[in-house]
Amino acid sequence: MPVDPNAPVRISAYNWVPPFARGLVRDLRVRWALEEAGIPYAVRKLDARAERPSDYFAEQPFGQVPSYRDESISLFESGAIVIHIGETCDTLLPSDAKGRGRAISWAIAALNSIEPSVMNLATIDFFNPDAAWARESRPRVAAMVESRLDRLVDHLEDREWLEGRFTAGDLLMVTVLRALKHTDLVEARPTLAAYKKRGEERPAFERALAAQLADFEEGEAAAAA
Ligand SMILES: N[C@@H](CCC(=O)N[C@@H](CS)C(=O)NCC(=O)O)C(=O)O
Repeated sequence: MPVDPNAPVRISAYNWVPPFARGLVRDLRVRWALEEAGIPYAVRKLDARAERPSDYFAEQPFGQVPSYRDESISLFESGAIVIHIGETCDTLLPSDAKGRGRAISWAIAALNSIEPSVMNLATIDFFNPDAAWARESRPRVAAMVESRLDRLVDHLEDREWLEGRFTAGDLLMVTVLRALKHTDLVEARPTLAAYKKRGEERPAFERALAAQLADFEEGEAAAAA
């Protein structure tokens, strides 16, 4: 679904981030969910290197991306936004109560049980690799990530998706796993590597990623002009 500046749905994103973060910024989750749902969207582009415009805090209380608004609601937190989009998209949230509950369980597991340790590791590796505290704590932090990944492998066994069919839980889980791409922790687990690849091969994911990267290229070209 093309980005459409006149669409009633509007998300926020950055117009530039350093190369290591491209394809990982969390508006990707929202773009992907919108693509799965076939909903066109506009983008409010923010400068990551500048103070947020003061009106932005009404959209996202912490000044982060993404935010989301449509004709009826204004939301923040990527997980809440993906679940909101799923309310009208059976691909993301099954309409039966049990399937829906299980999908939401996995969505929260991705963000609450797995992402924190992944982010702890990423914070060390990207921002503090040489700090004494980071060198001392990295083995423990990495072991925590590995333990979570191993449980995920156990659950997946030979399932294609966490609940047998793709849901919002997979969308969020795959984006969390992608944040480990600077390590071999996912690739060392063939079940997880194949699972992540299945997510990344979905046409909706490919369109979402291309749109995020295109915005960074446009931002870079504008800065160079
Ligand atoms: N829990 C939030 C996290 C949002 C977040 O950390 N966004 C990052 C980009 S991926 C950001 O804007 N960081 C800048 C900052 O925290 O000031 C969500 O999932 O939406």
